[in-house]
Amino acid sequence: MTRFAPYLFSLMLLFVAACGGGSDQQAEEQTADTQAQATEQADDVRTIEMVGIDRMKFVVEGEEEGIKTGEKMGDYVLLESITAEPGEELRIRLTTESTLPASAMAHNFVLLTMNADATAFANAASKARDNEYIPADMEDQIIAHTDLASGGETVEVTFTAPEETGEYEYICSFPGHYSGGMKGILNVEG
Ligand SMILES: [Cu+2]
Repeated sequence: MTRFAPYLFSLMLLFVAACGGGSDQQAEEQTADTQAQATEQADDVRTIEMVGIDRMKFVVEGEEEGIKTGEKMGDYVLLESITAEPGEELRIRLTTESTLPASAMAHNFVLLTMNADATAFANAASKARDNEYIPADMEDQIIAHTDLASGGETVEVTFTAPEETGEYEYICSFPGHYSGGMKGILNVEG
């Protein structure tokens, strides 16, 4: 019986495919999703894997091209800045390492425009809990941001670096984290 099962299963698939309709469409959508994920993982967008730790810092595993690191932070080193070319596509993938509840410890990555006031932004963000600490009336000061990641979660965002060279500050907008030092600089240089 068991050895006929794959054959029967194939027949069933053929039957479902031939019937068309809702379930077929759903299957196609799922396939498209899977393909999109595979493409995302296989594409050649430069990805910076960073970790958010309880000490309110963006850290990385070690030095690599295109980033500047600082002091040692447990198993990691502090991420101080990222260098990108104008118009370069970049992906930030942020994992939160924490055993604290989401209400007490979560991180995001918010890249601000060059003329943004990061302190004012962080102050406004701390009052925007209902919007994942993104102040809705200051979205024009954001180039790109991730969702919040609580302990064990990973979030990511893919964006295009600005064409204008210069320094762009990025922060974690969870209350208290920017003033605690959870920030860095995206250096866009030609
Ligand atoms: Cu944070």
